[in-house]
Amino acid sequence: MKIGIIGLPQSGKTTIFSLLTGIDVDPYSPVHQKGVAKVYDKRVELLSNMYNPKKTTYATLEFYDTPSLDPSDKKSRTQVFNMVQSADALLLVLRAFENENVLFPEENAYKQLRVALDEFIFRDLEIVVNRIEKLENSKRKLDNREEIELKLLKELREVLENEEFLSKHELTEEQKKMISSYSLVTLRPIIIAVNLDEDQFTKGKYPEKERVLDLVKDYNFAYIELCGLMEKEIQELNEEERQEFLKDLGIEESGIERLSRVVYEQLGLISFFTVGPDEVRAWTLKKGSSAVEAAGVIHTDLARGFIKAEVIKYEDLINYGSEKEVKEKGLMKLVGKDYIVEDGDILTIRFNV
Ligand SMILES: Nc1nc2c(ncn2[C@@H]2O[C@H](COP(=O)(O)OP(=O)(O)OP(=O)(O)O)[C@@H](O)[C@H]2O)c(=O)[nH]1
Ligand SMILES: [Mg+2]
Repeated sequence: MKIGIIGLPQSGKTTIFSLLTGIDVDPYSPVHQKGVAKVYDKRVELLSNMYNPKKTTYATLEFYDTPSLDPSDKKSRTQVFNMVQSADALLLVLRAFENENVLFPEENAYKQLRVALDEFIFRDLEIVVNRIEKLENSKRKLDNREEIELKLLKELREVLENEEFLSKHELTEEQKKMISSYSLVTLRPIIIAVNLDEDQFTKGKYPEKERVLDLVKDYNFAYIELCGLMEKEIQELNEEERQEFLKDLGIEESGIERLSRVVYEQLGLISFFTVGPDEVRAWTLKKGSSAVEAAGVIHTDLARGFIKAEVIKYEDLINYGSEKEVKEKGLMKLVGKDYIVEDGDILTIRFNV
């Protein structure tokens, strides 16, 4: 899963990128990076303790840091949107933290959110209008499919001209497919991350929070509060100091733990596990996927030669302490291709290629 971090100038994008990926970035460097974050999952740790494998592998999320989304600079805007074109979701950073030393044009998080939403709509409108013009100016007669697309695009143009998100417009699966190559921003899963200072974080309050939450609900965005700079500094401490600081701040889980949960929920993802003496590993899967699709995530050969899958529930394994016990209790299931995998399933694929 790829996640593009975007936001207005000086909102803390690079700080949050560093927090999530552990990659230190010089804030003055013009180079924008991508980095991989480990999706920490307590279950993986417990399974690893149980199996003592040679290798323990967590799921990962890939993040892209981008330059500022600056409404007054058309070129940089285009650059930002091009950078996140292939992202599965966007993490929009809003700045709430107070810092006299860091200039900021928009005074509160709510205003930034509004500005960003307008930018998203504007970007999509540009793309839709471009495509309409291309089709209408075509020298040859449009084929059937193109006629249908043109009609759809005009519908979408109207939605955008009314300053609405396309996600609020009902689209059939077929229609979604038809426009999927345009990577429209207002159809994408969006996660709002408000970057707070320590004081705001402990109080759980920042200016215009209510209005931000109203918009979040209205648009069906995911939402998370982070304390970018502080959490990043804490990350650099040794374990003991870190625990103490986190407790003082009332943070039970690190930024990446909290964010992973939000991302999984918003994108409709679940985790399943494979276990054994060689490796304990977490895998990411779309909710509603079948056993054979899960096998395909591990390796295409496993999907191709799929025969059956053994399924053990994570909870059962922890409750009974060993695979053997679970099997004796009759709690191991043998399932076929169409079995719908659930979060926390431990799978062993039987296959033959
Ligand atoms: N007090 C405080 N300062 C922060 C926080 N997060 C970031 N900053 C500071 O704000 C400035 C901008 O942070 P960056 O992470 O570089 O912001 P950015 O959005 O990447 O900035 P551009 O890429 O230039 O748009 C830096 O000086 C940070 O140290 C925070 O949570 N609290
Ligand atoms: Mg930056």
